[in-house]
Amino acid sequence: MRKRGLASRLRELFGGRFGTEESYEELEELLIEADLGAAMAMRLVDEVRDASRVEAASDHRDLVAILRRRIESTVIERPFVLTPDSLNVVLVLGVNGVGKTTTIAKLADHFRRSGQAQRICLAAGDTFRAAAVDQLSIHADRLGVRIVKQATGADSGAVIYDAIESARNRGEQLVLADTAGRMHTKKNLVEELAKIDRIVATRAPDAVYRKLLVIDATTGQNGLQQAEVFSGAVKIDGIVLAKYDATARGGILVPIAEKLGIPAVFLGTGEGYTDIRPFRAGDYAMELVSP
Ligand SMILES: Nc1nc2c(ncn2[C@@H]2O[C@H](COP(=O)(O)OP(=O)(O)O)[C@@H](O)[C@H]2O)c(=O)[nH]1
Ligand SMILES: [Mg+2]
Repeated sequence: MRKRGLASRLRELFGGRFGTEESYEELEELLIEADLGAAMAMRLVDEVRDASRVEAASDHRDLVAILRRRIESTVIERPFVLTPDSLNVVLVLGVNGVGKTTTIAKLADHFRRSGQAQRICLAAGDTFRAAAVDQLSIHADRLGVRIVKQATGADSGAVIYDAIESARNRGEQLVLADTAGRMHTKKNLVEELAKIDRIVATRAPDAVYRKLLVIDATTGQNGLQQAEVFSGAVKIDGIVLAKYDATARGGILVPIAEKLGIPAVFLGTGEGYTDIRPFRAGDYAMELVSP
């Protein structure tokens, strides 16, 4: 794991000249740059300032510990495991290019490797672009899992429903459904999502049905806006933070948890199938602030 940019800069900042008004301002900027959000950054700086006053803490490790504790207690960790002996349906949502299709392939591999599901079906619910169906098909071939797809332009809800029906008939344990992430109008996206959600919920009431939202760690505060839009349309059960390896930022899970109360469930750490790991609040907070 590459070093977070924030960590080394904190060390610099805390090394020697900490306690001046200028250094507090700089700390606030660093936290905002790391995507923690302006409100959280301000609050964290106040806490660090108070602690420095009370304990006359000049040791940067004490201050880092305050930041770490606060970040750890703000993000929401919730294990995302499959329910055994049931049909699990996972709808993967997010705007274009965030990493949905890649995440689906990684999740198929993850659930199989961890012994949670052997019989898996991918649903090519991104029917908007031909390339999207092809991309998912290639993953299905490589992973040796079944795929349900239709021609480009088909109804996404129908593809996903077909996948669920056939998975149930075959006794499969997991359907991972791709979706289109186009966002040309917010209203259109919200309506489309709500429709797919209704189809799955009402026509597969026996399935253990959850929705994951993929956020791209390199897009900064935009990720919070995306989480607001999607969670306004359907209930989001967890966030997958993709491309966590590709940025020195990555703090966006903090404002998402704080403002929207959505748990984080996985971190995407590269382009390979095994580049995914369950989210752990303690590790995440440590990586964000510790040198
Ligand atoms: N470095 C890195 N790249 C990723 C990760 N997840 C996805 N990608 C890349 O991001 C690009 C878009 O991914 P894709 O799954 O097609 O996004 P989608 O449009 O949301 O389905 C591809 O080039 C992926 O290889 C990740 O965790 N780390
Ligand atoms: Mg895709």
